[in-house]
Amino acid sequence: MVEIERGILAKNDAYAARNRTRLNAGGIVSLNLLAGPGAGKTTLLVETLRALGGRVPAAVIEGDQQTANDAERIRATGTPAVQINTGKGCHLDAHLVGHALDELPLPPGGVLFIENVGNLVCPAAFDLGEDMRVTLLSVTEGEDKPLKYPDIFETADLVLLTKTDLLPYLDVDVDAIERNIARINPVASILHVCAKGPNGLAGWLDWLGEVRRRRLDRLAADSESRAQALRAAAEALP
Ligand SMILES: Nc1nc2c(ncn2[C@@H]2O[C@H](COP(=O)(O)OP(=O)(O)OP(=O)(O)O)[C@@H](O)[C@H]2O)c(=O)[nH]1
Ligand SMILES: [Mg+2]
Repeated sequence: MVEIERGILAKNDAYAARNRTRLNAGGIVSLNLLAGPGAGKTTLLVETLRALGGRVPAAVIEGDQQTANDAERIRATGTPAVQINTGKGCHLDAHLVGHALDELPLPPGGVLFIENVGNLVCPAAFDLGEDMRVTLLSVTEGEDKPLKYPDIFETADLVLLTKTDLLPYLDVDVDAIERNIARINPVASILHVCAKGPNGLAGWLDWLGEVRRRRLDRLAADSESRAQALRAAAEALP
């Protein structure tokens, strides 16, 4: 059993490496969004794409067991989206994402959002070739979730606490949620977001802008050093 699982993950890692090489070569910044069902992933993406207003090229891969509902919600913003249905599967894998990439041409500098299947367990084990992982947890889910489902928090670069507009109506200890996230992952950034009111996404949009800038600078620097190496090699010819 353990051997089979290792084999599956090794195969996935090989496909993920291929996706990563392809995305880097294309100058694409990619984010994998992970969360339990209904935490607010698609709503966040829809409002983010509206806020970006077409100034940043973007595309979305949607993962769900069934239906094309989420891809349709994304397309309504004018953003291209591919829906993957995993059937009995409880997570996206790098092979599926590779096929979806074939259908989503994105210009250099574009952002690819991958909304994983709503599940707090399975998606954590599967690298898709993304640059960054963003885990969402809504404030309605309870303080103990980071401790009960540690993997999805342990691998996150950023944790978004969603639906903060509901806090006045809930008996929830936000500091305890943040402490529990920090116990599992002391280096992840934590931001509060609300997709239902003005300015509720400001911190997230700033984070996104900064990550994109840093990533694209890095990719540009890599291209420059490669170009320099090629020029030096050309000069070395008699
Ligand atoms: N009050 C409030 N409700 C929200 C917020 N974000 C999302 N919701 C609601 O939460 C419900 C689920 O939102 P979705 O965006 O579909 O959640 P999801 O994580 O994409 O769900 P799955 O793809 O099915 O896993 C919807 O009824 C949204 O309107 C928020 O910031 N505040
Ligand atoms: Mg969704």
